[in-house]
Parts: sequence; structure tokens; C-alpha cells
Amino acid sequence: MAHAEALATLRERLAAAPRWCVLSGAGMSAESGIATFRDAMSGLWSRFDPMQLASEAGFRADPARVWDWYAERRAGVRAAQPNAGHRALGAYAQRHPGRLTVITQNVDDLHQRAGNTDALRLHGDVLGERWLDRCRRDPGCHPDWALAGSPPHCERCGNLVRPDVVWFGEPLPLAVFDAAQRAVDAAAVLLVVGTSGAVWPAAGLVARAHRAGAWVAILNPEASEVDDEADQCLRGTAATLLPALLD
Ligand code: BJW
Repeated sequence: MAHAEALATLRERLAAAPRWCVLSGAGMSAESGIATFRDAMSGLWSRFDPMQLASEAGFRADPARVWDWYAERRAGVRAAQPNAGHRALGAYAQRHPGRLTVITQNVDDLHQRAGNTDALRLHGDVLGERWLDRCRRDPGCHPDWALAGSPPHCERCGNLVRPDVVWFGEPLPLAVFDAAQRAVDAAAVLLVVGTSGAVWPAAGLVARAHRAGAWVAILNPEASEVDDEADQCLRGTAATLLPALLD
């Protein structure tokens, strides 16, 4: 099917869908200037070993290095603006309350700032912080006890502050993942935007949606690991395809 025809067909499916979902990944924010994880040329993983940096073991082994990597990324997120793809989804949600559920693997806040305030964040929030360990003292570490540093730490027991994200080997927030599963089960269409589909259990939502009867469309300039689960693959970027589908 020609590209224009495929776009037109998908537009019609979305217009007819009582409920539908987006599953977004790092490519969603690439045109806002935030680096993806695995893209060969510019991906974060080409300069860093993810298992070293995005894991509890990596943080414990070199807290300052991991904290500084996240501090750099937080500054990038704060400086970034939602792109035309985020804005198209946000504007759609304002026009059609209750029809679209955005499920994102991204730890930035660009969907929220574009108007999808209830986007489901599977991998946490890079701008958030929490204690690494349960405090060994009673009544537990208090935010006021965090001394600045790299990373900040508890002045009483030395506990470290960590970013509030989901690292490899950690469970996804259960209530958020449950809500995401329910949303794809009820969806007539799932748009999979800007993800390699390499990381689980998020990637499993694509096959789950397909099994539950959703029309699955992948929006990505490159092939992904979940293309086989899709009914159609549109090659293009988030900031060009989403406005073409929704505006
Ligand atoms: C564009 C574009 C443009 C570019 N427009 N597109 C089953 C099988 C095998 C392994 C596992 C399994 N189940 C679990 C695992 C282990 C592991 C895993 O998946 N490993 C894989 C590497 C194989 N999963 C986990 O560890 C998860 N936890 C878990 O399973 O816990 C079990 C447990 C249960 C109970 C108790 C204890 C444990 C946790 C996964 C957490 C992932 N965390 C990260 C880091 C978050 C913090 C941070 O940001 O630093 O999340 S990893 C990283 O990958 C990040 C992302 O959200 C995630 C997904 O990446 P994404 O978004 O797909 O980005 P890329 O870069 O891969 O792709 C970008 C795409 O965009 C490309 O396709 C481009 O073409 C495209 N693109 N420009 C549109 N303009």
C-alpha cells in the first residue's frame, strides 16, 4: 500500500476507534533533542554501557558517575520542548477526552507538558528522586536530611538519593503496568511510536494488544523488534506522522 493511502486508512481507523492507545519510546522525543538509547550514531548506549549505568549494581559501584549522567540528562529534559508529535497527541486528548491512553517508556515529561497529563509512565520519571535503601535508623530518612553532593545523601545514615526511574532488573510500577495492560486490552488501535521494542515487559504490550484484537501500527523510521506483531508499519518520524494522522 502506498504511504499516503496507508496514512489515510489509519486516520479512518483512529477516527472510528472508541478507545485507542499510543505506546511511545525514546524516538518520540528524538525531535525534541533528547538522545535515544540504541540508535547506532547518536544513541546514549553507543557511549555508555547501559547495564553499568541504568542498573542498581552500576549505581552502587560508581554512584557519582551514574548520578552525573542522570544530572546531565535531567538538564537536557528541562531544556527540551514537546515536538509536533507530542503536541498532536496532547491536542487530540483535549479534543476527545477519555479516548486516548498514552503509555510511555520515556522518563521525560514531554507528553505531560504537551497535554497528556495522565500518560502512563512505565519506566518512571527522570526528574524525580527517591532514597536508594530503606533507612536503617528509625523513623527513616527525611528529605530534609539530604545533603547536596554527587549523589545527595542522608546526613544521618549515608543513604544515597537515586533517580526515580526503573533500572534493568527492577519491576515496573505495578499499578501503572496494570493500567497499561487494561488500556491495550480495550483499545481498537495501538500506535507504537519510536521504540525499538527491545525492552521487556513494555515490548510485550504490542503482542498483547494484537491478541486482544487491536489494529497495531508501528510509526518508526527504522525496523523494530515488534514489527512482526504489527498490522502495518509506517516509516517516518513521530513529529511528521502524528500530526498527519491526528491534526
Ligand atoms: C524514532 C525517531 C523519530 C528514532 N521518530 N522514531 C524477557 C526477555 C528478555 C529480557 C527480559 C525479559 N523480561 C525482562 C527482561 C530483562 C530486561 C530487558 O528487557 N532486557 C532487554 C535489554 C533484553 N527488562 C528489565 O529488566 C525490566 N524489569 C524486569 O523485567 O523486572 C522483572 C522483575 C520482576 C519482579 C521483581 C524484580 C524484577 C526493566 C526494564 C527497565 C528499562 N529501563 C530503561 C532505563 C530507564 C531509566 C533511564 O532512562 O536511564 O528504560 S532502559 C531504556 O530502554 C529505557 C527505555 O525506556 C527503554 C526502551 O528503549 P526505547 O524507548 O525503545 O528506545 P531505543 O533507543 O531502544 O529505540 C529508539 C527507537 O526510536 C528506534 O527504533 C529508532 O528507530 C526510533 N526513532 N528517531 C520515531 N524521530
